[in-house]
Amino acid sequence: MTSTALKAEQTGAKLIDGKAVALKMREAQRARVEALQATGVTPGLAVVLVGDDAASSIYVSRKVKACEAVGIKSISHRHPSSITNEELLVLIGKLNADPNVHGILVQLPLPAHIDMAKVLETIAPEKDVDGFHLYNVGALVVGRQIFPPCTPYGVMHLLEYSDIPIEGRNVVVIGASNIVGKPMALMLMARDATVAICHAKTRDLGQWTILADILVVAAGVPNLIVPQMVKTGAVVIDVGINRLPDGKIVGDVDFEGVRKKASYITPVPGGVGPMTIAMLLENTIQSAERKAGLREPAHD
Ligand code: L34
Repeated sequence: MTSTALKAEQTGAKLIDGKAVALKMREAQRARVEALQATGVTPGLAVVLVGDDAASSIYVSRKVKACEAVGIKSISHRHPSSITNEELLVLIGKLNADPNVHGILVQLPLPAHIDMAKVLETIAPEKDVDGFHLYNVGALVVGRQIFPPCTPYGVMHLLEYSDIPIEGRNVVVIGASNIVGKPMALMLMARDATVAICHAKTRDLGQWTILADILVVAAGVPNLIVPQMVKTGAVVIDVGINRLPDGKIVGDVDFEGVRKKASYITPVPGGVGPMTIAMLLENTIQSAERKAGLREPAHD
């Protein structure tokens, strides 16, 4: 064992405090909103929530509160799961046409009878602050970050904030979803990391994870990652949010075990979750700045 590795094992990982980073970002965000207001523009975010998923409801309330804290005007559109596909598409059409709306967020998951792909493609790409429209996904593939999806964008910010180098590092992403795993891998590739994506069908997960200098876990399985799967000194980013039967919220990583071996680790709660919200504010402000001519149309 190297001396640095020994030190990490003795002292434990440094905590990456996403909640603190998100709060710190708010000062600059508030200043940018004020600058926009001075030009007569108040950034507006339309928040669309369909159905009564308890977790979605919590996340959306947090988003609305965060908007308030920086001066973004959020407009909530809550609909029962009985809303039809057509009605939802009509609502999105109206939001697309509304000049006071700079960002449109349709919280996922949507009820099964709703055609999610169609909904996401109907959102005007220049208002797609979640970055889920095919146009924005394509931009990410070719290395242009117009609206980077909020969760992986938040992870990139946490890595940068903690001065963790990315270029040439081995990164293993667990989870291949469209909202986390795939865009995460693309953003890391854009920064010249060597990226592997593992998922539910991966055989012998530990054989991959042990190679990771940076391990990003977004599987939705409590305790999926245990210490023997982690390289000593690795950076461990836990994107998972799992509610245990007793109400406790945990990530996908055995936090107490893995923190003894890692060099950096994010907690759950208080890690990636608050950053997802911070980056939504970031994208919404950027959208308003582009429209106000304070930025190039596709800056970044
Ligand atoms: N359209 N759908 C769309 N955009 C998104 O970016 C999301 N996501 C994911 C689910 N669906 C989405 C979110 O908003 C996950 N997600 C999200 C947002 C916030 C938090 C977690 C997930 C969050 O605030 N987490 C807190 C704990 C919250 C609690 O108490 O339950 C944390 O500290 O991690």
